[in-house]
Amino acid sequence: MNRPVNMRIGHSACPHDCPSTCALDVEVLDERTIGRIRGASDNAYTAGVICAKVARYAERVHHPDRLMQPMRRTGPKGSGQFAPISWDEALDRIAEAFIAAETRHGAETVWPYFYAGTMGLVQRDGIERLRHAKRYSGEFGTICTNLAWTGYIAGTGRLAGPDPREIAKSDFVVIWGTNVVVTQVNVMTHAARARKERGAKIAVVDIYRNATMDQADLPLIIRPGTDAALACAVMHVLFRDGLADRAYLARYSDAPEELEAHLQSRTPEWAAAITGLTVAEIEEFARLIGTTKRTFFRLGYGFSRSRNGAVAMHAAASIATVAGSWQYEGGGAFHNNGAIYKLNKKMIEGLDVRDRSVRMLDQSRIGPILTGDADALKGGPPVTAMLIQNTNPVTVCPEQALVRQGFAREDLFVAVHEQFMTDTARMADIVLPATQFLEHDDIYKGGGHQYILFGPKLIEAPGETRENHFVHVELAKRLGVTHPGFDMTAREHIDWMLRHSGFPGGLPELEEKRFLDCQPDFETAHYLRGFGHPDGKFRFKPTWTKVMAPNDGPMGPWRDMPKLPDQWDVIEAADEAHPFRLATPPARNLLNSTFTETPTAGAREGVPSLLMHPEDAARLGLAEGATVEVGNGRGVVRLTLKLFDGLRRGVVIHEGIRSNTSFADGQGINTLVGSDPAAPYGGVAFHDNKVWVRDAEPLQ
Ligand SMILES: Nc1nc2c(c(=O)[nH]1)N[C@H]1C(S)=C(S)[C@@H](COP(=O)(O)OP(=O)(O)OC[C@H]3O[C@@H](n4cnc5c(=O)[nH]c(N)nc54)[C@H](O)[C@@H]3O)O[C@H]1N2
Ligand SMILES: Nc1nc2c(c(=O)[nH]1)N[C@H]1C(S)=C(S)[C@@H](COP(=O)(O)OP(=O)(O)OC[C@H]3O[C@@H](n4cnc5c(=O)[nH]c(N)nc54)[C@H](O)[C@@H]3O)O[C@H]1N2
Ligand code: SF4
Ligand SMILES: [Mo]
Repeated sequence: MNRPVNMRIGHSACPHDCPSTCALDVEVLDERTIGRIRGASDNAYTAGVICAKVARYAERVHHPDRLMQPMRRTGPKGSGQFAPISWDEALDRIAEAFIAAETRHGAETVWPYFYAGTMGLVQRDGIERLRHAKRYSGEFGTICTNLAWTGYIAGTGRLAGPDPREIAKSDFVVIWGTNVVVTQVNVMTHAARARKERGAKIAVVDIYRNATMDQADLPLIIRPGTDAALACAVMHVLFRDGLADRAYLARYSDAPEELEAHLQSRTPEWAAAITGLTVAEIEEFARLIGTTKRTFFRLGYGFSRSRNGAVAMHAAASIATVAGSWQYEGGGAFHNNGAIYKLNKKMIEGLDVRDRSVRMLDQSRIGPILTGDADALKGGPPVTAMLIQNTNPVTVCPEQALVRQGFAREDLFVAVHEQFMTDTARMADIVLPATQFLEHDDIYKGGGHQYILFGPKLIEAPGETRENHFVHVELAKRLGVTHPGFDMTAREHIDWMLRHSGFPGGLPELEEKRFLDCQPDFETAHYLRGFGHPDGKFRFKPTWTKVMAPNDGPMGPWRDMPKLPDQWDVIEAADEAHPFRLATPPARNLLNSTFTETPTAGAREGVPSLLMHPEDAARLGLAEGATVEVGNGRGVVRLTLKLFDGLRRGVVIHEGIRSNTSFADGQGINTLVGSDPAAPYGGVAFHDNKVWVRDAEPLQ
């Protein structure tokens, strides 16, 4: 293809909810058009590599189905019948509805609802300023990170770890519960470098032979929710064989003797029976960890999406302490770097006007909340008005039957600000068209690395699309609230935040450098000056009730959590009526529910399907391509069967979060997932579902 002569390369950052937060080089063909996107090679983490779905982002930016003008609903809820209106009318109607709702039920009846469709701090979190200024109900954001972060911080006292670029300097990379080839490609870039340059080995711990496991030297397919058993047996072997670093343990951990005694009975034989691995596999894994100083544990989210997920994450991180891996370059356990950025969010989020007595509603419990569950509503008023940005709850949230029932309520007013007609937008009373990341300014920080990045507006916003910040500012005017943050542009917000967060050069410096490397020094990152707890010691015996301080204290069955790392039997175990365990991990061509609209994703992901072991299928008399019903007490979903021998018998997998409309009967996969809060601070057990599977008639 011929490139226009005046094509330029614009610099940006990937806005998506992905730990990689890649630095991007964007072909800007003219002021409205982009070409290919590439990974920036001068960013040490991105290292020139990005995923295919963002490389072909032009198909999403220039998609014919993008929402281009505000609309109001003209038919029944969910009918998809809308008529165009002006921005002024749309904003007036939202403000009127919010004021009417507040007059009737009090301010807490309004629930601004958002997540991480963009990870840009201005466009994602600015909705909090409106919320705080108006004392609308708070959102307790549990859906993704709570189980994982809680488990990690329980041990280390801090959400940070060794520089993730050190993976390239490791001799043994343990990729645990994260399908990095699919979900955060750069981990594989650095692991592959370690393999090539140092002969490093790669182990992958997962529940199926996914794209990442295909590249492993040591593939470990375990039963879902049994990671802590594996971790305990590994630590048992380390103590048993003199591979535990006792001097390190004495200095840097809280209860090594107690742990050792506790692990006496957690033998490889014990763990083999629970995990389904062989004793030899467990011994080999433990020996490699114990004899390789530079062992880098890259702990992902996947294995924490079970009801025992926080305990499992803590157990896996504990191995690095028993082995003393933290001490070495290329060693330690990394999950996320959230704690290294000390960004002052006061102006973006309006933290100065936050009233902590306002109720916090659990994002993941939106189904029970919208259907009037008094407990989920914290005894307060019903939710009767919502503004939704950056998230698609009518696809991604658990207990979809309740979510859909809630959104169908006639007395619920919903405004959705979106880029596409998602399942959620279809349920709205007012739909507002949103810009995409290349059409507005924002700032990003990497969870899986250590950079702050700038993503400037590179092309004009199409049609009548507007950025999220515009909606916050315009609604604030109409709702009669003031805050200096409503008088600033996105760029001014970025500049203010940087200057109040130890970056005196502000936005001009970030703009010039493109990204700021915030990596702490080696001693800090490797906890050689002590872990994040007051006594500087890693906690094998965490005080689970003190890991985080949300408004409402611990939740779920937290009282039964094991005192020391252990297999905790709170998962939704298979039973006679539900002989299978269903996990619902991401698909390669989608990012959560995003990209479902692009032609490539549609073509490559095919019809929604269920992976099942051929022997299980044979026992049920099911053949490849059969239509099956998958069900449990929460509902029934129809899927197309795919035979796959890369998983254990009794385990079934559905990849990706497809729109409900891509299922023959409109019932998406999250119909089968529970919304009960996992211990100790909530979170969804997306991969922890018992189900039955049976033959079904295909629906047209
Ligand atoms: N292509 C693509 N990339 C994505 C996303 C996407 O949807 N698609 N989503 C983005 C988001 S929001 C997030 S949070 C990250 C999440 O990315 P990850 O950290 O990779 O977490 P998950 O995707 O939940 O699951 C990863 C793996 O965990 C496995 N798993 C499930 N249960 C268990 C278990 O009990 N034990 C073990 N050991 N493994 C288990 C799954 O089979 C899966 O292979 O990815 C981001 N990147
Ligand atoms: N079954 C199952 N369900 C899951 C998961 C799973 O593994 N399995 N994973 C869960 C996880 S980890 C997560 S994080 C959630 C994620 O759930 P969501 O946050 O809902 O997922 P996304 O698809 O990333 O983003 C949602 C929407 O944000 C919109 N958006 C993007 N940028 C902007 C913007 O600038 N402005 C506005 N107004 N909108 C924008 C996109 O168009 C998209 O429709 O899903 C969860 N659901
Ligand atoms: S790997 Fe993740 S951060 Fe990088 S371009 Fe793809 S979605 Fe964006
Ligand atoms: Mo997530």
